[in-house]
Amino acid sequence: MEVLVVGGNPGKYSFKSLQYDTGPAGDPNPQVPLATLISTGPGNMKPLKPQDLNRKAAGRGRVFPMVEHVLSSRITQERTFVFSENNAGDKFCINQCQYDMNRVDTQVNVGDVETWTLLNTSGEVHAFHIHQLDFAVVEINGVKQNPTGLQDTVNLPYQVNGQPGEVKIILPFTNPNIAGEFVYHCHILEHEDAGMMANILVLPTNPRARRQILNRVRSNRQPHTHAPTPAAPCVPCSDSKKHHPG
Ligand SMILES: [Cu+2]
Repeated sequence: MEVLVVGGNPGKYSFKSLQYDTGPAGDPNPQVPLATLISTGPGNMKPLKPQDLNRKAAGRGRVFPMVEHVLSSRITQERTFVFSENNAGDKFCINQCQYDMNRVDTQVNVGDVETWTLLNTSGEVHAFHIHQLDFAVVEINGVKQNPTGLQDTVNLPYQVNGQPGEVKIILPFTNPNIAGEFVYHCHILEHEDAGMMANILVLPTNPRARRQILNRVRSNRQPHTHAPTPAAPCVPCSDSKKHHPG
């Protein structure tokens, strides 16, 4: 996380995290002090205006789209992901499977723009995070959002009365530099370490490069895109041959 702070009038300022309800099965997350800022002496810069912060670099939109480009893009695919854990709280899953480094869980193409529905069927919050790109959060628990920027992490609300927490995001896989494999996962360390992580393969548009990557993947990996069932168990799924793509 990065924050930009303009020092105020001389004085001592305290930065605090906000108390956060992580759910009945979640870890405590009280308000804590993060830092102290001491502002002294005469001011030496004019305050930044919001329009200065939002100014676009030339050509940036082609590779790093702004939120308005993402929201107006044609959606090429919709997918659903279920974030779950077992009753003992020691196995954490995405689409019923713990992480396996030898499995491609999701395959997309450079240029695709997808809508992902992220369901949380557990009694605690998970923090969805994806590497290599930022996304627009368009809906949380059925409430339409009005995103003013892109983000790389979003909290998935915990399940209440059997109703999963639900977040919809739009992901632009538009940057050709992201071709290859990387991960998406829960950003709570204990959860990702206990399996709440998955591999995504972004295929380049160049047919030769695409073939090379696919040949390598097919030789040792089993891509799967099975339809998730919220009630299904959270298991290792380590034998990919038993785990048929659906
Ligand atoms: Cu988590």
